[in-house]
This record gives sequence, structure tokens and C-alpha cells, in this order.
Amino acid sequence: MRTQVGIIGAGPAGLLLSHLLHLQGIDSVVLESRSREQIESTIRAGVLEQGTVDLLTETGVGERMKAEGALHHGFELAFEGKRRRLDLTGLTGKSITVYAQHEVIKDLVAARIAAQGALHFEVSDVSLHDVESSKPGIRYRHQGEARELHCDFIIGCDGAQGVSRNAIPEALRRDYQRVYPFAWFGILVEAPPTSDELIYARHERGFALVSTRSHDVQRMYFQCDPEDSVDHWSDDRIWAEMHARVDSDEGHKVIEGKIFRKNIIGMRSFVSTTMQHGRLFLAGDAAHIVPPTGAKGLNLAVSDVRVLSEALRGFYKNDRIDLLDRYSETALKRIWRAEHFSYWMTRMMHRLDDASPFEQQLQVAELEYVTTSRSAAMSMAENYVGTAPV
Ligand code: RFL
Ligand code: PHB
Repeated sequence: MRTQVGIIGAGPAGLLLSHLLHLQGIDSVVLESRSREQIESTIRAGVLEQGTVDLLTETGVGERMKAEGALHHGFELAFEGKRRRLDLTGLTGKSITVYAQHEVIKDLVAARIAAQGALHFEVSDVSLHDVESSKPGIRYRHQGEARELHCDFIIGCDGAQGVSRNAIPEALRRDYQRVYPFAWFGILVEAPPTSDELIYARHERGFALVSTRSHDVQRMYFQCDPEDSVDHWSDDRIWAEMHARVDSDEGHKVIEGKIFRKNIIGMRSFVSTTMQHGRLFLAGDAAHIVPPTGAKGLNLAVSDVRVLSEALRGFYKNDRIDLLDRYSETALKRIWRAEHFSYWMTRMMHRLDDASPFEQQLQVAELEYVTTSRSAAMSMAENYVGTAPV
């Protein structure tokens, strides 16, 4: 089998790239190790930057998101028993949309299938070959048969656990990593929204986040030990912890409901450079991870493939190689900004076991600053809504 661009992984990065290339008349094949049902039901991100929403809308896959997603113009910061609002739209003119990642996946899969795009699920034993030549290939197994895909370019969109990154020789790679000594306990709840906007809470017992999915399903998280187990957390214990961390002295209370999903999510910051080796390019979580506090991971995956699709278009339409050669450098500028923001917000909001009482007071001082100084609020807001596309 032959195609122009071979894409490994049908997450947001791989599917959106395939969609953008199709709109430019460039052929691609997407190879995914999981089933369609699995990728369409994995619970992950919720917050889409306006730039992400605009791109999905402009390219014809935003209809359901517009109808079912919720437009938010700010969020709340809860600390020291009070709640303070960050007015995203007042400060930046932009907003965010809360729409679940697996719904974005469903919309992109539907668009690829409607366009008769090649999308192969449940492939295994994926390996990359000849990435330094102009005719690279991907070998894999599908429906019991060994296959090979010949292409001009391979794009590794296979997430944090994928195989593509390892096809870049270690001697040419530099990895940067920070693993945090805490995790998030995530729950899905049948309940009405606690608040009109997301609530990020800093409490001495630990961080908590109240997000939403719809008028009757809510998504909430609280900081826990990475070694903890969901079995240790009864519903009563979870609600006691959420109330302790989020309820305000001003009388706001978290609204409880039936908890129907619990999971624990590890947190790390990671960047792998370079993102290009010969005809292989990495995009999204395959190259970089952020802790979810800043809600940046999916949005970064989208901005990577936006840059990459333009560079591939330059190659196929105008014989330009320079945009492809600059991809890694261009993408990394935005990636490092988001890495810093996610790290900063994580450090400000979480209980840090090694923090002295002095450092804990600094967290509170910083929260006071971003909720009272217009310039500090602006800095937080412009990072949260997403810095301008590169
Ligand atoms: P994905 O989504 O991991 O997709 C990679 C795909 O590749 C497949 N795969 C392979 N396929 C073939 N062969 C192989 N050898 C393969 N190995 C893997 C996998 O099955 C998978 O389908 O990566 P992608 O596309 O780069 O997208 C990244 C985002 O998924 C991720 O950054 C976000 O979910 C992060 N994130 C958030 N991002 C936001 O922008 N806003 C948020 O509000 C937000 N909240 C979150 C989050 C991530 C979370 N978790 C679970 C880590 C909240 C949470 C709790
Ligand atoms: C979510 O709704 O899942 C969500 C919201 C904000 C974050 C992370 C996750 O920062």
C-alpha cells in the first residue's frame, strides 16, 4: 500500500492532521492500535481554546461542538475560603469551550469516514523503517496479516506511550522531564453544574477542580497520591474531600450526585527534542506532555498539526522544504510557553509536600496577585485562552 503521509495514532493529533491534509488534497493513511469504540469512549480533556474551536469550525467539523459544547468567558479561583473570578473575555477578548475530547474524536472520525479516508483500527506490531531516506515505510499487522505502508512522510501522533519517538536515534534526542509527586483523582458525576464556570481550588488539603460535561454530567478532580487506588475512595469520602477543598466561606457548595466513573491520572511535564528526524515528524503527546492543570495538552496537539499541515502543503504545492525543516523549532516555541504555564499553574495550585510554610504563603500571595492585579490576571488569562498561533 502507498500513500503520501503515513500517520501513526488516531488521537486528536493524528485525526485532525489527516483531516487538514485531505482538505488540501494530500492523501494520508491513519493506523490506530485501539478499536473505534475505545478511542470514542476514552475520557480525557475538556477545555478547548478559541483557536482550536475556530480551526475545527473553519474546517467543517465544529457543528456538534457549537451545539453541545459550552462557551465559557471566565473561571473561578478558590483559595483561603473565597472565590475570585478570572474574566477571560474581559481581559483577552477570547473565550474557551468545554467539549469532551472523545466528542472531538467522534466528529473527526465521522468526517474521515464520510470522506472515505483510510483509517485502520486495531493494528499491531507497528514499526518504522528508512525514515532517513526519501521513501520511508511503516510495517504493521492488521486483520491477521503483515502489511507495509510506503509513504513520503511518517507522522508519529501515537501519544506518550507510542513507538515513533524511539525511531529517532537517542544520540540525536534530548528529553526534558519533571514527574510530580502527586496525581489527580477524576470522577464523573450525574448532577447539575455546581457553578456556571470551572472552579480551580487551592486548599491546604490539596488541589481540586470542578469542571463540567453537560447540564446533567459533571467532571471533577482532586489531588491524590499517585500510589493511591480508587478502591480506597468511597463516594462519601470523595464528597467530604471535595466539600473541604472547594466550598467557600461565602456559602457556595459543591453539588453532589451519583459518581459513575473514578480514575487516577499521573502528572508529568515532558518535552522530547527534536521533533523531526529525516522524513519522520512527531506531533502532540508523542513529543510533549503537560500536567492537565493548564488544560493545554489537546490544544498543543492541535497547534502542532496546524503548523505541520501548512509545512506539508508547502512541500506538495510549492516544492518548499524550508517549512518542514523549521517545524520542530516553530512548534517548540509554543510548546515551551505552555510547558511553563502548566508547570507554574500546577505549582501554584497543588499541595507540595516539600513546601515549607513560607512557600505555602507564597502560593497564596501569588493567587492574591493574579486575582487583584490586572496585569497579573492578564498574563494568566492570555496563557489560559492560548497564545497566538505561530
Ligand atoms: P493521544 O490522544 O494519546 O492519541 C494517541 C493515539 O495513538 C494510539 N497509539 C498507537 N497507534 C498505533 N500504533 C501504536 N504503536 C500506537 N501507540 C499509541 C493510541 O491508541 C491513541 O489513540 O495523543 P494526541 O493525539 O497527541 O492528543 C493529546 C491529548 O490526548 C492530550 O494532550 C490531552 O488529553 C491532555 N488533556 C487536556 N488537554 C487539553 O488541551 N485540555 C484539557 O482540558 C485537558 N484535560 C488532559 C486533560 C489529559 C488528561 N489525562 C487523562 C492525561 C485531562 C486529563 C485527565
Ligand atoms: C476537564 O474538564 O476534564 C478539565 C478541565 C480543565 C482542566 C483539565 C481538565 O485544566
